[in-house]
Amino acid sequence: MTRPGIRLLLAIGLGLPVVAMAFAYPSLRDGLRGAGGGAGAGTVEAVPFERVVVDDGMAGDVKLVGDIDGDGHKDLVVGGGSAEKLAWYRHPDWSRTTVATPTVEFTTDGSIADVDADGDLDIVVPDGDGPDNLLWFENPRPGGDPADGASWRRWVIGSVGGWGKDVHPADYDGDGRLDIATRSHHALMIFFQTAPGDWERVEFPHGDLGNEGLAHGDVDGDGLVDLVVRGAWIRNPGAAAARDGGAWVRYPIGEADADFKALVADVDGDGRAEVIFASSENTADVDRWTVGDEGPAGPWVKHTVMAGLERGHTLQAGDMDLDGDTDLVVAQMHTAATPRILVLLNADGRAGRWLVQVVGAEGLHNGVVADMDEDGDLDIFGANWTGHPPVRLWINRLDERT
Ligand SMILES: [Ca+2]
Ligand SMILES: [Ca+2]
Ligand SMILES: [Ca+2]
Ligand SMILES: [Ca+2]
Repeated sequence: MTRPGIRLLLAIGLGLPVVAMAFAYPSLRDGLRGAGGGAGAGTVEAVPFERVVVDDGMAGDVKLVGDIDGDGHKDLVVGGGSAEKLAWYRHPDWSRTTVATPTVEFTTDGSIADVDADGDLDIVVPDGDGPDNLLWFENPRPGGDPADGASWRRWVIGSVGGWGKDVHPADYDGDGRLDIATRSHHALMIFFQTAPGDWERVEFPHGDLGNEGLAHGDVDGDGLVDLVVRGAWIRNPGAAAARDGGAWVRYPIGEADADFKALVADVDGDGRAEVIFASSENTADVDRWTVGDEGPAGPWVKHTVMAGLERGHTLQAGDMDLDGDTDLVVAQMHTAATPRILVLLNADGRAGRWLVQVVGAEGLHNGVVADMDEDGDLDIFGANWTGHPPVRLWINRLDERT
């Protein structure tokens, strides 16, 4: 009875109607067949989703998931413009706490990570395009209460040198302190945490970065966290050498849009990482690139998952239908001609055949896949960009099918 309980809590906590998705998108389905590519051959309704409004007055570019209050349950974070601010929503009733007001605007990305290694999750987010615009907000735990918004402390990491577009925390030099990779329109950089609260900005001389997009992951399987930039990956040399941007070697993967979403994931289940590119702002194929015979430093092999996706500002991976393989979630911004939220189901388990499920047509920007209701299946969280509410969850109801 736990699951109906959670469902009821969600509905009551919001004071808002829970809308069941009826999958009534015949025209979109027809359109998808024309869009073709690897994923265009047919559409399915494999996963029942229930759409829930978390906050009908809120939107924002920054959408994050993590356990803010340390109760073992995942909470939500949304950050946007000066009217929206930066807020977190407590699981399971999504009561809101405002943490900070931007100087300009919290955009375009952010991340939840334990920046100061004190055991709680902090929030890293860029604010506008001015100086000192990469910030982190310190979770008041363990001594304080994160539901007391005024008790979150604001700290400056450094200047991105323009709008901060993507935020990827990891310990890139392996010294035990969290570092932050980010980028502007023009430059890629890592802020290395050289001592608690001290940051060294290292810029990377790595060619054509395009305008936005960045991913991190262990591309070559050596245990070090590499970066994926436009159409290429750059290899982390590890340890102290990681703090020398020139010591990172760039290896081409293949073409990618100047405005891209990228993901490092093992979608075909062969134990090796692949790199997936989509266009965040324009129209491009969703391409999955696999390592060729010569390894990740050699030529990569392209596999088109879906042709011609417009404004796919959400790119996530996870086993959405619980059949044991990794699926993809892509979604188009509300400014796309058909602002669909799509689950691309890995039909053969080896990423050789894809089926498309249209989850919704509301648009979604920087959506996140996570099991928000803790019933063992993956849900979708997000909103359109700043100024375009609401904040929503698409709750996976696969658990209720049996
Ligand atoms: Ca912390
Ligand atoms: Ca570090
Ligand atoms: Ca699957
Ligand atoms: Ca779930």
